[in-house]
Amino acid sequence: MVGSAVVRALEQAGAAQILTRTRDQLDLERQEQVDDFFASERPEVVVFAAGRVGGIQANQAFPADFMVRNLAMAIHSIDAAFRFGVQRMLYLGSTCIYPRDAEQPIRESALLTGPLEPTNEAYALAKIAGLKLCQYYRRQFGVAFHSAMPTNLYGPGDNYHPEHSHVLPGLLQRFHWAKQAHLPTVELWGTGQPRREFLHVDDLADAILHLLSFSEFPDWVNVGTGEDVSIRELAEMIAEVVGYHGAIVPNPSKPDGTPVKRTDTSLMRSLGWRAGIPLREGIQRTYETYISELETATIRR
Ligand code: GFB
Repeated sequence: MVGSAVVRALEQAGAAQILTRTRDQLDLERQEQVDDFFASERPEVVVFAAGRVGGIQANQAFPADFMVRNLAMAIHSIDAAFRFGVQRMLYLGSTCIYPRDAEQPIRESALLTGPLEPTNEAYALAKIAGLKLCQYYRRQFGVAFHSAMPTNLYGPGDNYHPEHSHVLPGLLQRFHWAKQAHLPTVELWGTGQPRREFLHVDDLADAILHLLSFSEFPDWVNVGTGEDVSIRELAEMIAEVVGYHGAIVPNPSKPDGTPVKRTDTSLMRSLGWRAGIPLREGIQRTYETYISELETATIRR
């Protein structure tokens, strides 16, 4: 999802030569394949948008998988980028790297100041390691390796796995099919009280190109909207976009996860960037893409 958005933004910006590789073409968990790629292609700039990702249920179910695969991809890619002379590398993580009880909105300085959210600790530790690797390569070797930590993302190309997706695509899909089947109720995992911030992936791509235009940049920066909604408010917004009019029933036996996760956007604003796609409009656009992905059987799960 993120990689495709970055490619769209680069094409619009008229970038010279964009090199991409699907997971089938290049397994970042295999060091020899990563070295071969960097040795043969010698990219000048690398945006690392790869990851073994998923929603709260996937993170709880597969902690070893999330940690080992994200660590392997980060170590192989960052070290090969250094050894093969990449001039600029931007590594992408997530704002779940911050402590569960970080002061809100979350500033970059909150990193490693407290315990992590247990439901996605494995993924968070792997992404913290990637961020720190870029910081240490920059400090030790002077290379321009840095990171961006986006908030919860959504948009075209999202993953719609019924159990393992993130909340926004999970609910979009569930309300769509509930409407088709005229179901009287739709289940919401958890209490619906946690608050989340959602950034459209095209806004993130815009922020990434903006960051790459600077010769001076922070080791890591949060990328978000600075505005959050409760999961219940999100569900009501999605139901309205989809046109579902049944009842939304919370299921408190499912995990809520982090109570609040809103980014402090002042550092990116100081670099002259702010998000531009309002959530309601972004959900509408994403639903339209979901319908077309259904029709063309290109839904990712
Ligand atoms: O996107 P999500 O799964 O992960 O959001 P996090 C979970 C919140 O939405 C919890 C509620 O409060 C869930 O109880 N929720 C309600 C649902 N209905 C659903 C549903 O149908 N599906 C899902 N998935 N949640 C993620 C991390 O945390 O944040 C990732 O797990 C990543 O690793 C991402 O960091 C940015 O927002 O809790």
